[in-house]
Amino acid sequence: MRQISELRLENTLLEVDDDGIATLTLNRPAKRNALDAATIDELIEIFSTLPRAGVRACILRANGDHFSAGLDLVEHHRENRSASDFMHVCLRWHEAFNKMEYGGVPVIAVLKGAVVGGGLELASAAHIRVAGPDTYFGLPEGQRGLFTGGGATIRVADLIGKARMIDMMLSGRLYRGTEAVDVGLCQYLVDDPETKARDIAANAAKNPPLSNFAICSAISHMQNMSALDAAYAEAVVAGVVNTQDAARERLAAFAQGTANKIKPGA
Ligand code: 1HE
Repeated sequence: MRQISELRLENTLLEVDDDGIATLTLNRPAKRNALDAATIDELIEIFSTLPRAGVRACILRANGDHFSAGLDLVEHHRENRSASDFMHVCLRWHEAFNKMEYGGVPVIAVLKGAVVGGGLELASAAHIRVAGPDTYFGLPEGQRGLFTGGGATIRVADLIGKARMIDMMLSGRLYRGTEAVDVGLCQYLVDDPETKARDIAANAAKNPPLSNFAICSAISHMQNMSALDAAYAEAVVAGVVNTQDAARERLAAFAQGTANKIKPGA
């Protein structure tokens, strides 16, 4: 099994702190964190490794003013790809983002500036999206003569509904601010998204890893199933998760009156 220290990363940075919280940084700010083939390869390696490396949560952030400008348009132009070439590019994107969404490690995205095209496809594979005041979301594929290829037809349509997605692609509409929260593009809009994401990751990391694995993989899988199959799968997953040792300890604490209560803060 590959260790985190063995990963060879050029377009991303990866650090893991003593609490098992990984910080993954997109690091091509001069290119507005455009996603070239090499970056996608790195994401595949990273999200293949994190779930088995004891990582309890991952913050996905970016250097520079923009989260990501999406597909590397210059590389795509330069490579002069055939349909078959680009189909395989898209399959790599899907591999990276599926590993993220289904890997079982909570991924919290810190969003700023442009979250557009493939950048939004990447963000939509995270489990929680935290935006700042300058964040804006767009799907400019239509304007570029392109189509989404990194899972937007599934994940963005799931977040905001197909009518809004079609509108974004046809009209070039950008969402930001509270409207972006209201339509479901992000769950949080705060002045300091880095700190907020870190707080969310720290809280999530306190949950037993098996619970987080279920939350961050089973729910996504179950969305792809019939209701009947999803109910069956839910029962099987709950059978495993809800009888784990970590659950027994927490239930004992609750029965003894020493566990925290679920109440809004002051
Ligand atoms: C890029 C890219 C890119 C910037 N690919 N190189 N995505 C888009 O249509 C968005 C394209 N980008 C922009 O609209 C703007 O760059 C931004 C609004 C994000 C930022 O503007 P700005 O003024 O800060 O930067 P810039 O001057 O436009 O770009 C700075 C450099 O980044 C410049 O390179 P340089 O070598 O000339 O300095 C740009 O070429 C480079 N750059 N964005 C490559 N996207 C799986 S299918 C998914 C399909 C899509 O994602 S379509 C959406 C594509």
